[in-house]
Amino acid sequence: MSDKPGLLVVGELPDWDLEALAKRFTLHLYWQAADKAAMLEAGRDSIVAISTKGEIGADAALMDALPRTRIIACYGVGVDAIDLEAARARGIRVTNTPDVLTEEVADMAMMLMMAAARNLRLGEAWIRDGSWQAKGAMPLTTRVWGKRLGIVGLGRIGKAIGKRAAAFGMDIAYSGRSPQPGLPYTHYPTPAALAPHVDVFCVSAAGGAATRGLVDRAAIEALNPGAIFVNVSRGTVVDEAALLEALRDGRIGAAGLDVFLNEPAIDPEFLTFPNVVLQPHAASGTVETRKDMGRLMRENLEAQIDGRPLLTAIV
Ligand code: 8YV
Repeated sequence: MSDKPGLLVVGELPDWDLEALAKRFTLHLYWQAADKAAMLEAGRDSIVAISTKGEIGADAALMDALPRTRIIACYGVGVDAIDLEAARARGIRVTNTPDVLTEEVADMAMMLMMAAARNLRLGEAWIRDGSWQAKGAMPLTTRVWGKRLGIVGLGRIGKAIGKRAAAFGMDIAYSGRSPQPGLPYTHYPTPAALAPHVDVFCVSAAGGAATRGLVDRAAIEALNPGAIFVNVSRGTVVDEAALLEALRDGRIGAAGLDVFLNEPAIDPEFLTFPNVVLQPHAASGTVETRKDMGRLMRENLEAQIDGRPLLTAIV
């Protein structure tokens, strides 16, 4: 039996992380296990660390199945899929990967905004299906620069989106519980109050119980006709039924979505709208950022095992 501590790897990780982790831990690849209960049973007395992903977490039952767990290291900034109270109650530390993915997710928000407004999908298809030669110029699209942008959730990622949007000459407003000092952006207390004042509505709030349904039906119904809707946070933050209804009724101009309820088995109706650009929860998904995220996650795991202070602890 190995003397390396055991690590339950809940969700898929790149090989470079698995190879580095295998030097310090005996890995149990949970997502690959055909018999997950048997893996937990076998690891009961040896697994002391769990790695999760932003969207695939750990609940109290998993923690109880592995009672020697000391740390849950999340490969992502969002820890909404981890039961933090359960971890706290069991003396389990929780870490995440803030900052290293901020700029990447902000880039994705801008890409979705542009792709939705300028109808990247149609332009691409226009060439590929011969429409350009057969019919001439593609239909006109919508401008982004100089438009009014509303950001729901002006945290690290929201601010990075604001920085980019300012360079696009956009007029920026945001919603949040209270105004943030020192920012030249207009504050509204709720997404519903923000919605009528913007042309592009971008959701970048953290997920979790506190923001479940934050972008509610009232907010979606308050959007201007033709508004561009972007979500790079979590599907849970938005009333998805209301969003689908607005798309169905043509009340929204276009949408760019990286996150959904029930990923990856998203509501198939999203696939039916020609004015919706879809991404498979890929905002942090570049080699560079995933390497930075993996390194930070591993450094937290190793710090815990070595008894050193954690780098980015949530609990
Ligand atoms: C995922 C994310 O973690 O950071 C987050 O909260 O949702 C993403 O970066 C990523 O898909 C890896 O699981």
